[in-house]
Amino acid sequence: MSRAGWAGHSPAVEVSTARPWHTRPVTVGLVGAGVMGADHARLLSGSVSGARVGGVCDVDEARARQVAGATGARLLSDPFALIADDDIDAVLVASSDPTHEAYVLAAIALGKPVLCEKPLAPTVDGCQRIVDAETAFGSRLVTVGFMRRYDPGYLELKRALDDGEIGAPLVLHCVHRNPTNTPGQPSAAVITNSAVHELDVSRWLLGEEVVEATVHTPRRAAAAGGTADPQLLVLRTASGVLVDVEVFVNAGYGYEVRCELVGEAGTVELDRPSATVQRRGGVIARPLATDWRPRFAEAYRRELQDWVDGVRLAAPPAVSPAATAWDGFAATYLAQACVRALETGAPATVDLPARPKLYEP
Ligand code: ISE
Repeated sequence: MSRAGWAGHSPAVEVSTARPWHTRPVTVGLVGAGVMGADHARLLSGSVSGARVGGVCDVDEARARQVAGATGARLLSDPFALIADDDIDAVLVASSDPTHEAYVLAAIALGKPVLCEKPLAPTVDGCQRIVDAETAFGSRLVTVGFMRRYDPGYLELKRALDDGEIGAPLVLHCVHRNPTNTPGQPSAAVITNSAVHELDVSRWLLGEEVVEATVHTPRRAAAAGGTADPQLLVLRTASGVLVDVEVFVNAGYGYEVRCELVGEAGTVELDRPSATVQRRGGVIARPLATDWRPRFAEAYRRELQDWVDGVRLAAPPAVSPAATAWDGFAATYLAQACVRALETGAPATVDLPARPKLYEP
């Protein structure tokens, strides 16, 4: 039997995939057992149905061993052997950003579905090679971990816009704050590592491309230790919507993501950062998450469940918000334009190449 491929096309490569999905769960090979890899492994084994972690590897063997032990998975030392292992049906890449490309390409070459943490690759050329490989394979295998697309709040924002409840969009206001970040982080990484989520959200929510990007920087926060932080990104879309993104990765007080969409007939914004309100010490307070994992816990769970369901069906679920390899390419392309704008202080034109047919809706 040959793998049907996620887009229902006939893949150019014949791959043997006799999978008794009804009798056993999808077996996932995890490449990278750091903060995100460990979290995905925990969700796959405890909160997602129809999947198990079958093998784990990491450059740091001790942490791979820990994740393997906690999930009952095998410990492997060679990531390429793990990807090629007959027992492994699908691959989850959560290793360091520069290593993503090689692992994703290895999975594509074997016709195995792969969920890759963002960014798909840190360079436009790397993303292009992945898009080319997938296009040559002839069917979609790659999903990129832009988990905000699965957040109930963001989904409700998109539904309100798509159903015409706030009229045509005019302005999208975004705020992305982390309590602290790696000391000495390059200024560009504030965009490529953090604001890249808003870049993806803008394209996904508005359903159109950004054509111009400008990046403004106020004086640097003392806590940022030399990094240009905060930054204010201003994006213009093809139809003329303006997006502003304040990204501040050394904000100190907690992890917070805000988003408000202004339309011609009303506005819609993300609500509560927490499910509870506290009253103590003379104040009414809503606790904030300390990082993105608790804030987007439900989004990560839904993202993984959707991915596993897609692997089981050998097709992405009909109404999946999942980011494709093309979305990963577009996000990195846009991020690089923003980095140019940051470095030059001038607006950068974003002339995204035409989307290959494979990625048409
Ligand atoms: C981190 O790498 C993430 O991906 C988080 O989602 C984001 O909010 C954070 O700013 C990044 O550093």
